[in-house]
Amino acid sequence: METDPAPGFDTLDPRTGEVLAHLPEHGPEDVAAAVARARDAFGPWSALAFDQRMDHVLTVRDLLIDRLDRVVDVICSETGKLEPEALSAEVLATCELIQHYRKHGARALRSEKVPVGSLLPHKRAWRSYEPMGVVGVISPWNYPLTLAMTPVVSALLAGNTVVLKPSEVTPLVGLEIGRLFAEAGAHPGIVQVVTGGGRTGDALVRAGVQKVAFTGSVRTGKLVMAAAAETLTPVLLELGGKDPMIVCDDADIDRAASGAVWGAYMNAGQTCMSVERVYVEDAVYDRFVDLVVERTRAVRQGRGPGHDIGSMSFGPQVDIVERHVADAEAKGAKVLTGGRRVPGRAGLWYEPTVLVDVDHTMDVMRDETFGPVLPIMRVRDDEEAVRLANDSLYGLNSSVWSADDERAEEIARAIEAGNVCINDCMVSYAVAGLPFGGVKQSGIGRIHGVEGLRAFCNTKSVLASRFDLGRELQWFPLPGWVTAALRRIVRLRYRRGLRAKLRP
Ligand code: TXE
Repeated sequence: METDPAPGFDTLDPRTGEVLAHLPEHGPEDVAAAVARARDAFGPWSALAFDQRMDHVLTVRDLLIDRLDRVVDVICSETGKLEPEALSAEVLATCELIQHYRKHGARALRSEKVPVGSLLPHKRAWRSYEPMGVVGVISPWNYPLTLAMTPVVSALLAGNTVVLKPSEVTPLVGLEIGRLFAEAGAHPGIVQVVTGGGRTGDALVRAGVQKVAFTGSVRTGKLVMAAAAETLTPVLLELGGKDPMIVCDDADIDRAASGAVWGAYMNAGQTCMSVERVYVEDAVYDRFVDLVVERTRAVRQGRGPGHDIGSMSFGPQVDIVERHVADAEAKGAKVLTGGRRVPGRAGLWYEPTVLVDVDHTMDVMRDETFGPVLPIMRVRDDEEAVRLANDSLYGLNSSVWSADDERAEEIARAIEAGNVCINDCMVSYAVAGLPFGGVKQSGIGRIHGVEGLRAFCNTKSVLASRFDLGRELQWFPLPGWVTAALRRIVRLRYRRGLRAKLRP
């Protein structure tokens, strides 16, 4: 008798279309079992001191480094990115975050004294950062190592245990993460990995976890938040971006053009903080466009050493890129170079593309394209550039290019985004002490820095007595003089100026 094959899905090599593996689609029961195991592990793990947790994370990092070749190979074969991209934005970024928390993490989680003010001078107060419990991490495919490891490691160091659901596009990287933690030994069960698509992710959100850390699209982020709202489960959402780059008329155009080309095409443009649209002031527009086109044509796309970018990672994403470019052309945009899939090549290869004569009626200027496309728009001045930059539902990353620091900083203040780089782009992510996250529909909450650890904590406020008064003044029975005393306190404490304080 034939039995139905277990429900599952294939993961592919986007460079060739070859099937890499068939994996199980975990359902609600599997997810619940993983959460239960993580809950069992929570007690002993949360009881450890920060340094003990860090020791374990360092063992995992050691293993990752020992297995670098294998890990990089899995990343490249599931995403189509090149080794330097996997080593820098995935491995280095992960190792550096751990390094940052090794140095600064304990301080971020230490209890802090809070001034009690003059109403309760006999008390002392502090806040402490307590682990929450089990954290559900749902990660995307564009940086499958670092965008999973960042919330996983942060949640662990804060004392939580984790169930990770990697993207169904890159599950092998997720399983590799699970293997690293399992083989690091000593603390079994602190990281569980479940595989599957949206159904598995949804089951994790509804599995009674204490926090969900989600990285992905705005559309799915809203579904996650709606599902989490049913149990008031807190969410950290790292969503998409439509990151603007503003090039002022006094900018170093040579540098800005190279920055734009790297910022738009690195990782085949599949970075939530990549340069997604450029506003260039009139006086320098022509030169900027010429340089960008020249350097775009020089970008080497292919497999292996001697190339700058690899393939795209996900078939439906290439469809989005094609749709955006077609929509822009239909509305009057011009393709100066690229604008099509690489002819005659199997797999997900799209040419680096420069678009001009674009405007905000076009999808390519409004929705996340998430591919190697660089639309450039001419603007009059700083004011118009900022207005257009802010004409967006997104607010993740951005950049300003100007030789005048004051001017650049003023624009940086005016841009509605969680992150701004001045005379550079994207690299702020490499500073693990800088909180990273979005405003508007780019997300809620922050990873990295102090915020990134405290995101996985409940803040507990504690009040204790410095000395015992025996009876507190506000306790029953209220003394007869209390009303007059309270009036006096209000006047004396909050009126401004000595004369006013003494006025009845
Ligand atoms: O993301 P999804 P996709 C953007 C980019 C891209 C778009 C779609 O614009 O075109 O997102 O990419 C899981 N409940 N970014 O389809 O659907 C899913 O299995 C719970 C931005 O890959 O958001 C995966 O693990 N989870 C980005 C994760 O959510 C659900 C990175 C992300 O998938 C779910 C990648 C549900 N109902 C794409 N449905 C960034 N911010 O960096 C799906 N998932």
